Amino acid sequence: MRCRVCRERAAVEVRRHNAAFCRVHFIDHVVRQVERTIHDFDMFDRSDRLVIGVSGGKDSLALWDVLHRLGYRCEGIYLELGIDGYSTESREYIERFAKERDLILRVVDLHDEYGFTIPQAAESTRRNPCSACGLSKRYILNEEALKGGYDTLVMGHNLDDEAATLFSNVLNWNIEYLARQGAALPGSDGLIKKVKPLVRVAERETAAYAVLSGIDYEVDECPLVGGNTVNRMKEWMALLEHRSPGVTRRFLGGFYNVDSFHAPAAVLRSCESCGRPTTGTTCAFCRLQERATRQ
Ligand code: Q46
Ligand code: ZN
Ligand code: ZN
Repeated sequence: MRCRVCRERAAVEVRRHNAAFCRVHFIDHVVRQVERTIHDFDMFDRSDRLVIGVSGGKDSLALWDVLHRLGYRCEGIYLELGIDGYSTESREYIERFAKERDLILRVVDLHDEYGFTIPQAAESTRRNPCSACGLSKRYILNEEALKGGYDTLVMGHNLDDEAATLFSNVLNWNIEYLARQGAALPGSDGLIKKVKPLVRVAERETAAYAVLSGIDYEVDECPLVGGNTVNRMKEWMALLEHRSPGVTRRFLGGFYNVDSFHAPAAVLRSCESCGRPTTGTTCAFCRLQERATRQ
């Protein structure tokens, strides 16, 4: 296989583009895909103060690297979840990454700042750890990004993550979730603008980008991943993609072209405890926190 651009030996094949690239041109290909996505969804520009949620995995570190190459001002937030062994190791990868590139990283310790860890929250609420974790990450990243005065929160969800979430929302007809799924979600009172510039880059491509760019990342999976429902959907999508290359991209891309889903507009009010927007009286995070920290 030869590189589509320079005809040298290819390092990576991208089947859905019917193309292959050498190391240099593959890195360039990913950078251009991200650049186009930022532009097409009007995500941000160089004057914006950005913050990216980093986990230590390939996606968020690859994206932070791409944004750095493109010259955006982007700081990082790492949320220490208190998952034995895994959290400490992930943090080390991120700290090294940030230090090597002279990037600013803020570390928020869930236990120190909010009084509980993910295993504690899962146990005391009898919730699936990933659901407690997802809820906490969404809430705290929004909270910390607002407090830090940033313009936009950047997330490292890739094409496969977003397609799997869409697949799950369609299979279950979660119209409300569909109405809130997008590559760029505008900010509103109490909610920061949130964007996902990796939605055109598949998971194996972010992994290849990280390896070819010399980024050291956490390869081991989180020990609590067993109950992750998005991962199950990803396996189904991967089977479809294997049989019909490009279907994942068409599925997600088609969804982004739909103007809007006619979900009944949720009535938002302020959480009685923290003041952030919620549909109930107390938001789901405050309820989780209350149960997880109850003596
Ligand atoms: S960190 Fe959290 Fe993941 Fe671990 S508990 Fe589940 S969601 S698997 S990306
Ligand atoms: Zn090449
Ligand atoms: Zn609240």
